[in-house]
Amino acid sequence: MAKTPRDAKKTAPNNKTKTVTGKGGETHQQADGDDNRLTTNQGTVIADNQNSLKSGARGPTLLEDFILREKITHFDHERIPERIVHARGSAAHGYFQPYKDLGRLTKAAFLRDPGEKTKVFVRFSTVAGGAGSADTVRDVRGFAVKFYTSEGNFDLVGNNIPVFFIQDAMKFPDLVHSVKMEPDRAFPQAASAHDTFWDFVSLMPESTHMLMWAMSDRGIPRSYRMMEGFGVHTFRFINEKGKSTFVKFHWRPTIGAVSLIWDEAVKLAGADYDFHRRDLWNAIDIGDFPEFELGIQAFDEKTADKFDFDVLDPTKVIPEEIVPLEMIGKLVLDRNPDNFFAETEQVAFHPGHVVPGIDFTNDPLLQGRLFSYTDTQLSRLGGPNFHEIPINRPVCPMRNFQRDGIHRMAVPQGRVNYEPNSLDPDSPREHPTAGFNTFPEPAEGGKLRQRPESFADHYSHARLFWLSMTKPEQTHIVSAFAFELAKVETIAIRTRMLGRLKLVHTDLCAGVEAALGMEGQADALTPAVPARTMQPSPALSLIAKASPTIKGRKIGVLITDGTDAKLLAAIQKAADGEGAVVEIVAPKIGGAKLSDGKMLPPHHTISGGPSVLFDAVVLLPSADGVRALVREAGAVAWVHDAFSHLKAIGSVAAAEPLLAKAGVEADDGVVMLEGSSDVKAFIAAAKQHRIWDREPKLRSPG
Ligand code: HDE
Repeated sequence: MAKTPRDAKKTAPNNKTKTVTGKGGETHQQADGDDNRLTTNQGTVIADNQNSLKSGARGPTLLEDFILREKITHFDHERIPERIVHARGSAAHGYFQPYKDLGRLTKAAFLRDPGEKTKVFVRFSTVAGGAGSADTVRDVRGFAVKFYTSEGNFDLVGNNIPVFFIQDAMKFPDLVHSVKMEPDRAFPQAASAHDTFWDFVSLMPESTHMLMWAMSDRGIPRSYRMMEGFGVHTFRFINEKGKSTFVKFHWRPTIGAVSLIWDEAVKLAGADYDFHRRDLWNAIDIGDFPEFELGIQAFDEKTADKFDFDVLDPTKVIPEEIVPLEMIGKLVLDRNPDNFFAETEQVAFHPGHVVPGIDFTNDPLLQGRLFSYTDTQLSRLGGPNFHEIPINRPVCPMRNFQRDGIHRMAVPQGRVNYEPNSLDPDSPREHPTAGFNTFPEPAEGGKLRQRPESFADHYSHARLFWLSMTKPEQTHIVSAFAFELAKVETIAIRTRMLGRLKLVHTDLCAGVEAALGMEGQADALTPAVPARTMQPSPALSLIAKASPTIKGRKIGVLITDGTDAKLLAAIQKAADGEGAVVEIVAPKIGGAKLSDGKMLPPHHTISGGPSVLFDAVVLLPSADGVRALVREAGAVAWVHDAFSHLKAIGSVAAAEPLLAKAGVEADDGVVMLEGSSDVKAFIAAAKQHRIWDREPKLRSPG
């Protein structure tokens, strides 16, 4: 059988520890070797880690107990301020390798040599929720990559959506305040479906395009391994000759980008709060390493000038049909962090961490970010020396005269901590050519607080997105707007937002109005620039470009006593062949006795392993087993949910009473398994990811 995360876990034998019982019946695990003795932070070996120092066994605790005080004090200070945005995240180590020498565009060394791997640390995150919030909420996902290059760290701090809510950094605190928990009541957690968010965005026409993305399936990705990533802003590549080329960065998962169904996402938030974190960890743990290709859209100033939108405006996309993606390398995540706090929590990304060959543009959102990220680390990580924390340290030499400050780790030597100096000719000096030289873009103009007119079209790209979606994706967008606006209590906010949607497309507005039962109630709003209808861009749709695969997906197999062992083995073999993981679900965690007499302990019980955890399911109960299952609400819901979440279902004939009770109707995605040969048909159905034709029969928008 293929390795699964559960199988991978084996406790190592331990002969260095002995267990003794103390006077009060407490157990002491004591070191029986020299190298596993517990110490204080000062290195003093601790004799007793179970009892504080008291005056008499039943007496008061003594202030003298420096061991207790050190331990508790350290514990009391274990938490640091969580990130104000992107607090909830998961990360992994890996490497990036370019496909070719990109010297024609950039002198950045890590993009020049296809033989060279650059270490990376990648942190995925949600934006709105706190560090302990659920993974599957509707939200934008952060996709931050730190490249430890030979010329310094380059951070590509992006999102899974290629545009942003606002055009100017000035509005970021307002945006974030509006989406976070409302300040008087401290709810809702990690949800945009409330008045303050929709109040703000409905007053900000520039948010409209991003709202389309956030309300689309992109807002509820199936996995961090199965979502796209974007640098959002237009950056510059600079080559050896100093030539600048505009560039947009894209990440593409090699196993395809897929999403959850909203009802599934909601149930997952209860079934497995850590769904995305666990998924990433487990995949890496079993050696199924997540991979992403890095793509760029490179274009020159002349091309940029021809667009009827401004490339400095972060609320716009450049359709791939206009500037195609060029794949330039691959990112592989092959190692889980050793310690969540030390690495995932303390990693400090910054769009301003660039290397020679990569430079900024005047995108006013990017310009504001260049200030924010260092500033936030000062309060989050406590001082200016966060670059010395191991996860943040560059791998190339780092030398300068910055000194001291809280938590300084380096121990610089010598008298010289200034430059110029004549006392230490070996101390560091600037280098005019190897150093970072800012692209000398001419800058002139009055000091103004003003948005350029070229930023004024807020609806054309939102309409482009709408028109580029497949039917199921359009339905999901309508449903998401309707769900969120139904949670908004202030009717004037709903009607204002409907007014914005009307400016995007009348079908969209009519769909949301109908789902809300608010037909004809959209406010009449006047756009600064009315939407143009652009040529649809199929590359914006996830469903249109999905290729059939179950690589990296999870198949849940429901078994009972008497399950056909041969059929189960055939499913396992087929899944292994496709790079999918099988997890067994059974009524009891102790196991089920298969037809060959062997006991098989499952990964989950039915209540602990609801079908929302899987991409496709197989029902393999015996006839006896199914008699008990039809009387179990959990088992019926397991099957019903799989069906209503549009999953492929493979089933033996014995499970028919369960299928019937769960309301499963025959369709292309329900595959009866009479023998091992039918397994192929089931796998083919599962490769579709969802049986989209089923959806209109099960739910209407809203
Ligand atoms: Fe961020 N953002 N952001 N952001 N952002 C932070 O930095 C900020 C924006 C993004 O996994 C903070 O270290 C401002 C766009 C990611 O650690 C903070 C503005 C994009 C992460 C901050 C933006 C992002 C952050 C909070 C508007 C996509 C998580 C903690 C001008 C291109 C990185 C921290 C991680 C984190 C500020 C807008 C992506 C407060 C002021 C646009 C992926 O500095």
